[in-house]
Formats: sequence, structure tokens, C-alpha cells
Amino acid sequence: LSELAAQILDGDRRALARGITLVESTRDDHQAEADDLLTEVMARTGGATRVGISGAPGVGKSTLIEALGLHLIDTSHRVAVLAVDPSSPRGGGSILGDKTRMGELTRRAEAFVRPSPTAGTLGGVARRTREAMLLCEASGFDVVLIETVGVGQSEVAVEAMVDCFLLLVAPGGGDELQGIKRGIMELADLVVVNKSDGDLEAIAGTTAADYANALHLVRPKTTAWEPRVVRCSALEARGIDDVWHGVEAHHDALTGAGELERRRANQSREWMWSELSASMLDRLRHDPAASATAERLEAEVAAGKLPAPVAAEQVLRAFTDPGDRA
Ligand SMILES: Nc1nc2c(ncn2[C@@H]2O[C@H](COP(=O)(O)OP(=O)(O)OP(=O)(O)O)[C@@H](O)[C@H]2O)c(=O)[nH]1
Ligand SMILES: [Mg+2]
Repeated sequence: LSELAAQILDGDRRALARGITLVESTRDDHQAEADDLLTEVMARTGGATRVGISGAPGVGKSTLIEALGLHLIDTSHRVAVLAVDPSSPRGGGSILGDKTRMGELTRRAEAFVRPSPTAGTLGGVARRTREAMLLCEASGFDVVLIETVGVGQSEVAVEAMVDCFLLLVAPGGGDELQGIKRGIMELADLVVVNKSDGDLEAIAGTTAADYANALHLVRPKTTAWEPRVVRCSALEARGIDDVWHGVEAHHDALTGAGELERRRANQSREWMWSELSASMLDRLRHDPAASATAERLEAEVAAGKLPAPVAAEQVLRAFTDPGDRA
């Protein structure tokens, strides 16, 4: 394991891929090894600019990542691409399964593109992506791009692990804007109007103005940064430097205000607590006394005979004090 850690720190891509496979494994012994691996490389993590890229299906996330990734490589960065996609069915449906969209990036030595982990609970997938991100940083990647499809809770999970959260939208009328949930607007550090090309270019200007107005109405995440709107065409690789300038300006503003450090510290703290609640629940479910009590009381709760909080308390008591069978 120490050898694997050393190889990862050395920038060995195959070792990095093996390390990520290890953190993605659900086997208990693998999980323990993954914990050791992360502990070994921890001191060498944190060096990347962490960017989340979210947006509705088909808005151009993968195309933008390809264009942005290549642009970054041209300016001497090393780019890792990961994904959070709990919804993807197994067998080719992966969010990054369309490697054709990132064909060139995938082939570059300065890039590392990892398809999304096996579908599972959002918590599980997010956890693995987070650990994969740390391994990529340890391996010397200084930009990590995390793609997530704009449905459900995955944006929240991604926003909780990145420095800069980028919301990708397509040109369209006011109705389009209505479709974006206010909650997601609140997460955005940058709104990128993609597909600003061809027939859509004229509409893109209006859309950008609409989003700029809408951003004024949401509560800012921090006083250190006012979210911006940028336009680009991922397909024609135009405006990509503007997107990156936005990310850098955000990074500088947060760093200057001490906000980046604070944000990351908070993210780590929250991660610990979410790990704790997930593993507590897991242990409780596997505890014979607690699960037997839960099974017994569930029927009473379902029948409306017992208040759910009372049942929960009894299950917890069976777990913490198995001798005391209420
Ligand atoms: N005109 C135009 N088309 C684009 C642009 N970016 C992406 N597209 C097209 O939009 C379609 C979807 O692009 P993707 O990059 O796969 O979109 P995505 O958001 O990753 O999609 P999912 O991963 O399925 O959610 C493809 O046909 C792209 O060629 C752009 O800047 N301009
Ligand atoms: Mg995609």
C-alpha cells in the first residue's frame, strides 16, 4: 500500500487509477485499505483548483470540459476529470461514458479522465468522487473538474466538494430560466451560457442578461464574490479563456478574503459528519438487536399505533444498550 501511495505521489497514472478503483470498492477490506491510502497521501492534497460543472442534460458539459481541459493543458496545467452521477444505470450509461465527447482530452498525458463510479446512493458516489479528487491532487493534477448532471441533489453534493461551482445553461427565453431551480442558482459562482454560436448567438446575449438579473435576486454565498455570467461556445472553443478567467478571478477573490480556506475547512468538517451519520446508520442496520427491534416496531409505526420518533428512540436504545430490550 505504501508502494501504491508512493507511485501515486510520483504521478504514476496507472497507480492513480488503481487507487481510485480501491476507494470505489465497497468491500470492507478495500475500504480499510482506501482509508490507509488516503491517510498516507493526505499531506499532498489540496493543491488543485476544484471546479464543479453542472447543468441540464445536453447543455454541453462534456463538450465544455473537453475544450476547457485542452485550453488548460495548453497553459501548462494538468487536469483531472471526475463525475458525480448517482442516476446512471450500469453498463455504458455513465456520465463520462461518452468518451467520444472528450476524445482528445482522454488521450492527453496531461489529463486524467475517470468515468463515474458504479451507480449507488448519492452519498456513496459523492464520497468516492471526493476521495478520487484527493488522490488526483496527490498525483499532481492542479485542476479537478467534476461533472454532474443537473437533476436532483447531485449539485448540492458537488458544490460541497469544490471551490467554484459553475452552472452551465443554454441560450433560451425566459421560460428556460424558469426551469432552473432557485436553489441551484444559489449554488452558482459562475453561470456560463454555452452554445453562444450560430443562430443561438443573438439569443445568448439576452439569456446572459436574464441570468445576471436573476443572480442579483439570490442570496450571495459569500461577500467576497459576486457571481458572474460568461458566454462561450464549447463546440467552437470560443470564450473558453473567459470561462477560466472567471474561475481564476473567483479563486483569487476567495483566497484574498481568506474565504477559500474557510470554505474548504467547512466542507471537510461537514464531510466528517456526513460520513459519521452514514456509517452510524450502516452499523445500526447491521446490528442484530437494533435491526430486530426496528423490524418489530416498523409494523406498529406503519399501522399508526406507535409514533415514529418513539420507535426510533427505542431502536437507538437497542443499539447502544443491547441488554436493554424495550
Ligand atoms: N451549437 C453548440 N452545440 C454544442 C455546444 N456544446 C455542446 N453542444 C452539443 O450539445 C450536445 C450535448 O453535448 P454534451 O457535451 O454531451 O452535453 P452534456 O451536458 O455533457 O450532456 P449529458 O452528459 O448527457 O448531460 C452535443 O450534440 C454537442 O455537440 C456548443 O457550444 N454549441
Ligand atoms: Mg456529459
